[in-house]
Amino acid sequence: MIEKSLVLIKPDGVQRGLISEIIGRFERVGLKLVAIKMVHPTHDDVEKHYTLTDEWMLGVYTKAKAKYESVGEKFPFTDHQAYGKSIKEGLVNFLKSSPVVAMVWEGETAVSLIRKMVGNTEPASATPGTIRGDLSHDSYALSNTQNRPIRNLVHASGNVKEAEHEIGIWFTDTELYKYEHVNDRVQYDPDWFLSK
Ligand code: IDP
Ligand code: MG
Repeated sequence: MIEKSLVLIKPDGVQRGLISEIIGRFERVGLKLVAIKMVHPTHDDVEKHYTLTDEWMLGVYTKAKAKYESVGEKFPFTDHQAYGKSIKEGLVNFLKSSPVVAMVWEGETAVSLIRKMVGNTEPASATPGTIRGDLSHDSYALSNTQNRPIRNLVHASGNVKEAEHEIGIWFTDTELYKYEHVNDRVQYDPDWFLSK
């Protein structure tokens, strides 16, 4: 299924000069760029982007707890809502601190493909070959000690529903381009390599 996914190069990616490296990876895998802009997010933009649902709060809490426990440490938090709220507050302050690059990439199963390329939320656990694994090394332990969100360079939509919602936050319909890219033919046209 051809899907669209939202990617943000977060302030740490912009500040570290990794814009072209990150964009290059999505181009090289064969995805099609259908929208791009640099934007200095407002408080409201980030508020809308990270929706504070119970599911999201439980998700960040469970992932962090599992990492602590996997290295034999006790997770020092018990309330997933308080934990999620404090992460969200940190994210709002982080994302509005500096311009970000917002993009929409399109292609076959683009959402899961991009998540695979982005890697684990915690750069220290992200495998080599992924954006977070190759280009960053922050950890739950360090970021929690410093009471700030993990610096992991990019945001990528977690599923198709999330992607639709997020694209609507950062782009208007007229900013999303529909055009033919040569990769559309080479990658997806069943007749392309048939002899004429
Ligand atoms: P994702 O970016 O891999 O989808 P989410 O669970 O959606 O990860 O969390 C959103 C962002 O919040 C992460 O990318 C990271 O920057 C930050 N974050 C998530 N969990 C924690 C945590 O336990 N401590 C510090 N920051 C966190
Ligand atoms: Mg997420």
